[in-house]
Order: sequence, then C-alpha cells, then structure tokens
Amino acid sequence: MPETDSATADQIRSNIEHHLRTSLGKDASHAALYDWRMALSLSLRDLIVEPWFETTRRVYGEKRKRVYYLSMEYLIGRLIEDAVVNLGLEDACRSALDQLGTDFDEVMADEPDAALGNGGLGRLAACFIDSMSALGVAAFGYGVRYEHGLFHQRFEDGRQVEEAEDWLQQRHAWEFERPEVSYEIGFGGSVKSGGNWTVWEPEESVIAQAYDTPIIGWQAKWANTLRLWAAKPIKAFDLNRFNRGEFTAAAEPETLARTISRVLYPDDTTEQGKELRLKQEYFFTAASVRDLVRRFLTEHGDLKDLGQKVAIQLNDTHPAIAGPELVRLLVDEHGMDQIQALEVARDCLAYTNHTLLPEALERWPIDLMRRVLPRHMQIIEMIESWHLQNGGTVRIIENGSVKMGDLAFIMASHVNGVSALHTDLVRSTVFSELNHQYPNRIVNETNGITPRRWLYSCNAPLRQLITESIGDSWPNDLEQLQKLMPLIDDAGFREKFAAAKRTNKERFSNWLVKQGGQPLNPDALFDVQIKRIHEYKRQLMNILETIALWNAIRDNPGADWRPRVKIFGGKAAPGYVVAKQIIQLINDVGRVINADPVMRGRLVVVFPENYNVSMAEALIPAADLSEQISTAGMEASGTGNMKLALNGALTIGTLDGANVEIREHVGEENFFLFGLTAQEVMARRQVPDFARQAIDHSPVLKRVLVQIGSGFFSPNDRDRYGHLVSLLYEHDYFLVTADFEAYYAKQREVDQVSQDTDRWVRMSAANTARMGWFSSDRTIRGYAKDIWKVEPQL
Ligand code: 26Q
Repeated sequence: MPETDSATADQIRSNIEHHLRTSLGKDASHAALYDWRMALSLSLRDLIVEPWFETTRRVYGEKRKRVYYLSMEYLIGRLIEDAVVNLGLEDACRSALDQLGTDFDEVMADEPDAALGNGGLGRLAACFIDSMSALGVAAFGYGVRYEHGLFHQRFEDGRQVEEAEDWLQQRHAWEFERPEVSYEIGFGGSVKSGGNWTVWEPEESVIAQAYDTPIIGWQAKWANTLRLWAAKPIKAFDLNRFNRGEFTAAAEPETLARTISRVLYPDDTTEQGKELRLKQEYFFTAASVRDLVRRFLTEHGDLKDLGQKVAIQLNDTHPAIAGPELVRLLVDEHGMDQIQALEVARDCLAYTNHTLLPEALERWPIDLMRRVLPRHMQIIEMIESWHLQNGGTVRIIENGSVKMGDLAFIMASHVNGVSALHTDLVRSTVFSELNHQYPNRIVNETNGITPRRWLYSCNAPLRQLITESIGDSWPNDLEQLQKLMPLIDDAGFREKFAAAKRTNKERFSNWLVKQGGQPLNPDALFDVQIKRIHEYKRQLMNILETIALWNAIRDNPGADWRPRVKIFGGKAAPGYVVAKQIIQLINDVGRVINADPVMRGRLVVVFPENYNVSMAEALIPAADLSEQISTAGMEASGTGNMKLALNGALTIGTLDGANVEIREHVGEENFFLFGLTAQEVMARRQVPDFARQAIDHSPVLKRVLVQIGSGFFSPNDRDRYGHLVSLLYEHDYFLVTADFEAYYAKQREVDQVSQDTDRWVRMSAANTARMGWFSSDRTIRGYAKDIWKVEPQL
C-alpha cells in the first residue's frame, strides 16, 4: 500500500478503536462483529457529516432550487459499502480492520438490508438519490421510516412463508434522529368555514418526526438528505386512565400512532381501499410538504414564487395527495386565492407513472376519503371543476372513487413514463384524453441504475479489469465503457473478461453454500430470473421451459447438452395466490430435477430464499443469461434487466419496457429476442381459444402441461396444479402458451451460441461496453433538464 493510504488506514483504525470504546462501550478484546461494524460505520459517518454540512451551506448560500423526491419506498440495501466506496476508502478500511484482527468482508455483510420497498419502484428511488448526490443536484428524498420493511421469505415444503422483517432491532448506524423536526398530522374530523376562511378540525392526530440519513455522492463531493418520517403519539401515555386502573387503554394513543409507520405494505399492485394505507400516504406526504414550505419561507419570501425554488417529484401516485395538501396549506393557512394556489401547486409538481396494469392504478373510495381527509375531498372536487372549466373532459371522481392517476396528472406540470415504449403506451392508453388536452405534458425519462452500486462495488473483478483498461473516471461517466469496444478483439482482454465472470460465479456458489445450498458448477450457464413473482413477468413460462429441457435431456441423454443452472429469486405478495403457486411449482420441479441422476449436473434448479438487494449484488455479477420475458406491453421498464446486461449477462427477452432500448444499445446481434409485440399481444387476446390452439400446436408444451396437471411434480398432492394448468387453457391472459414455442426455440439457440465460448464472451463484453447509457446519472440529468429545471452543479 502507498504511504498516504497506510496513513489513512492508521487513522481509520484509531477512529474505530475510539468509537468501539466511547460509542459502543466495548474493549477490543470483547468486541463482537456487530461492535466492529458499528465502530467502522460511525467512523465513516464522521467523514460524511462535513461534506453534508458543506452541501447544505452551499445550497442555502446560492439560494438554489431544490428537488424533493417523494416516495413511499426506498429499497436501499446496505449503506456501509456506499460509504466506503464513495469515500474511496475500501483499501484503507480493509487494512485497518485487518490490523484489528477482523475481516472486512464479514463486517460489510453484517449490516442488515434496509428493505423499505417492494421492488423496482423502491430501488429506483434509491438509485436516484445516489445519482442526485453524485451529480450535485440539491435534493431531499422524503419517505416513511417503516419499523418493519419488506417481509422475510422462507420456504416450507416449497411454499412461501412470510416473517416480519426487523431491521431496526439493532441500532441503525446511518440516521440522525431529529426530535425538533416534527409536525402534527391530522385525520378525520370536520371542516368549518365562514365568509372567506376555511379550517379543517381533525378528530385525531399523530406526530411525524424526522430521521435524517446523509446520502454521500461519488468521491464525497456532495451529500443530500434522505428524510424519513416516523409516527409518534402526541401524548405518549394517558396517565389519568392509568391511574384509574385502565392499563391497556392508557397506552392506546401510542398504539394508534405507531401503527401508521409500523410496516411497509408488501403488495406491488394496489390493495383496494385500505384505510391504514391511505393514512400512511397522507402522513408522510403532509409532513414532507409542510417541511418544504417551512424551508422555503425561511429562505425566500413570497409563496407565489414557490415553483421557482421547489420541484416535487411524485414517485407514482402514492404521494399524489401532495397536490391537494399543498393547495390546502396555500389557501387555508396562507390565505392565497384558490386559482392561484392551484397554479402554484402545479408549477411545483411532477408525476412519474410506473404501471399501466389497471389493478395497480390507485383509486380511493369517496366515503373513505371524505371520512379520513374531509378537507382534501373538497379540494379534489374543486380541482375537478377547475379542470372541467378549462375544457377538460376527464373526471377525477368516478364510480364512487377518486382516481389518483388523473388527480396526479392534472396537478402536475410534467408526467413521465419510465421507458420509451411505456411512455408511448401512457400517451395512447390510460392518459390518452388528458394527453390530447395537454399534448406536451407527458415526457419520457427512461430508467437507469447507479453504476457505483451495480458495477463498481458489487463486481470487483470486472471493476479492476475496466479500470486497468480505460482508467478510473468511468464510475461517474459511464458512457466511457464504450472505450472497451475495440479491446474486445484482443484475446488477452477477452480472457480476463471471462476470468472475471468465472470468479463471480465461484463467489456466488460459495455464497450459496454458506446459505446452506449445494455448490454450483462454474462451467454451467447461469440462467437468472430475479424479480417479484408476477403472472405478467412469466416465471411460469420459464419453469415450463425448464421442464421441457429436462424432458429433452432425458430423451437424448447422450447428446452434448450445455450444462445450465436455472436460478430464480423473488417474493410473491402474501395475498397473491397464483404467484405463490408458481413459487411452489418451481420448488417442486427443482426437487425432482435436482434429484435425477440422469442430469449429472447438466440441469440444476436453484431458488434461494429471501431475494433482496444484497442477494442481487452477489448474483448479478455471476449471471450469464438474463431472463426478461414479460408479456409485451406489461413491464413498464424493468431495471434488473439493466443491472444484468451491464455486468455482462446476455438478455433473452421480449420487446417490452426498457428491453427495447437495451437491445438498441447493445446491438440486436447481442440480444436473444423472441415473442409477440405489444400490438400483437392485444390482437391475440381477441382470438377465441388462442391458448388451446397454441397448446395443440406445441407437443413439447402439451407434454409439460400433462406432467404438471397429472401431479408428476407433486406426487403427494396430485391435484395441486390442476387449477394452474386449466388457467393456461382457459384464461391465459399473459400469453404464456402463445409465446412458449418461440421462447423454447430461442433457448435452444442460447444453448448453441453458448457452446462457442469465445463468441459468447465477445457478446457479453459488448453488452458491458454499450450499457453506459443506462446509468441513473443520465436519467437524473434528463429529469433535471426536462422537468425540474435545475442545473446539476458540484
Ligand atoms: C399501491 C397501493 C397500495 C399498496 C401497494 C401499492 C403499490 C406499491 C408498490 C403499487 C405499486 C408498487 C410498485 C410498483 C413497481 O415497482 N413498479 C415497477 O417500477 C419500476 C421502476 O420504474 C419499473 O422498472 C418496473 O417495470 C415496474 O413494474
């Protein structure tokens, strides 16, 4: 190690020793892994606070416009490695811990994931705050400090079982509690009004209290704040009731309040009309809006200029009540004229749509809305009539419920989709009427991923190869990866590229063994599908293809089959019955195939429990093949597709979401395309009995369906999958049957191509070299320019 680095390592070591004693009250000889991790985290945090304060001073001094990102979900994962990597201290920390007789990697792995999100939407929010700090966009992320994040998944006889997640069991090293930053948030009650005044008198209320986590940018040049709200009771304990002997009742105010930020809803499609969910949404949105208005008023004067200093991005409709809440504050509390308040609010607001699935579009029953948020319901009616007076035709309130998408659209200056295809569909389907009225309001901002986490820190072997090949300035300028293109013709480079992949596959295999699994053959093709379990994502089609391949190998065991490991990862929403059956089927099939001696490792099915961000970090660098096989038109974007391709996995996929743009960037010759297009999907659904026809035309598929339906994979419960099979025959809404043959054929092409190792490595390296555009830095620059009108500036 160079001398300066070893001086840094010494410094870190002494800081760790200091925190071990003074913050954790431990002597080095008695320190557990937890103590070492906390001592290291606190030492790193000490280095983050100065750039954090400096950022705040600068933004304040320059009177910059701020971006407020409102999201119900932040799927962050571990923060410790972000700190290490952004501070550039990996070597120093490793050596400091080494000197203290502790293993760096074990300390890193000890931090529990912050799993405050379900999937793509929450992870996108996490990538965005990272990019905003890397670029120097002045921003706050606002969200909920859930006591329990996304449930922990276990398999019991192959069935998913959910357990409460408990990330706050231990101290969270990265947050600062802010008792002084708190707001009273009301619910229910009534609205009183006189000549020119209106007040809402809530029936019950809770305190929203801030917890701040600094989000440090690349090379620690900037740090934004993630401000999460926790619900606390106004009055913790009812002493009078206690003194009367009503012990349980005395604690009631506390129970009521804490329920609100207790747990993340584990559904990534709307559960209709749950009162607690509405309260969660209003709770964090109202606290955030009040916080940003307060900040504006301390720095600037006149609320009519709010839109010049404030951009509020709504991550889907979950915080869409921000519109009515902002109007309420402006009108009821600051005396602004109604129409002006509507225009000011619209100047500030923008809305991102993440889904076209009708069941995922939020609608709140009017009765519920009126009961929980009576004043907001009035304002929503006012917004609707303002909209109709301006020539609008769409009603926000329809069939007894409030359509939050239409509300968000009408209250936003910009609405964006998350991939080119999805934005086209947003224009032509759900919002076609509103798009007609406001033709420039809808814009596209194709999603991206942070290259710091999803290449630099999760894939050390490839990171080193890239840096030795093109220098070290690519992590915040990812399009530089293009410079790898000419190197692909160099056999030495290809060999190193292949070696990095192999190391990652071995590393994943070791990880799996630690989790209690079997070691994997690193020469096999690692075929990976990792994402929430959903019918439209078609894990079912993947497992049907797995069975078909198994049949083919058994029919012809002497052939030169390319060994494959089918890897699945993902959770089903607890109430999503079909998704849970698909999980059970994958596990049942895996049990049979993995026990078949004829396979001799040529086909293995792996489905590790509890897929999360940390598992993704171990798995993505090890993947050879990326399954992106959703029914065309149904996956808004996907972001796992980007992570996998960036790390050199080849995609087998449909023309859906961002797959379309990935294929354009990496080149059609480096992408395994199959399946119906979005247009064809819509047409095929009109054909009567299309599923039965498809099955009749595919003996391979028919054989598989007969096996499943007859209980071959569930010998103790032969009827287990009868329903799933008849669903395919009778109501194959997701076109599994229609796309099966094309998918099976494309997989056999994958087999062929992957037998030619050199060709595969070229294709794989071309994927890495051409994926730079998918950095979330590019996405954030797009939002900054098109929507927020801010200049990223370090
Ligand atoms: C809403 C109301 C009540 C309960 C839950 C919900 C809810 C929660 C989460 C609805 C939807 C979600 C999450 C949606 C999501 O993750 N969508 C994904 O967003 C990614 C980022 O844009 C895209 O890449 C994916 O294509 C999209 O599926």
